[in-house]
Amino acid sequence: MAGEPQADCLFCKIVSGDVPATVVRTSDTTVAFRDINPQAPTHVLVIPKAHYPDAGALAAAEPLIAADVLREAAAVAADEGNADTGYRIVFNTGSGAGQTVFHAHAHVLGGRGLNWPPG
Ligand code: IU
Repeated sequence: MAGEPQADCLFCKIVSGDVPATVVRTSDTTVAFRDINPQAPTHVLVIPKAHYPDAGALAAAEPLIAADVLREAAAVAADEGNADTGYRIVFNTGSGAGQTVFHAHAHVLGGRGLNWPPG
């Protein structure tokens, strides 16, 4: 069923606590944890607890939870001291764009200069 945990999904296992992660924030609908391979001083992933394969699918099925992800991403940036200096929220979507984990997630990147366009 849409949104249900998937047995083979790493991020569902982080939500359930079966796989450890450095969690920095939680809400009723989301979990935020540090990326295991950080690309910036702040590199936190914000995920919905519900399983959807990417951000577009999440927004189509659960727009309020998609908004929760964005709100939590901004809160992470504020917690990390990036609100004034600037930060980036990235949703890689599809393998051609570098998505490797097919459970919707926002990357929150900050704490260094961020070039545009991204690579
Ligand atoms: P992507 O947008 O799907 O490429 O992002 C997946 C991220 O998940 C990537 O930055 C990985 O470093 C990160 N990650 C993690 O934090 N913990 C893990 O156990 C695994 C991947 I596997």
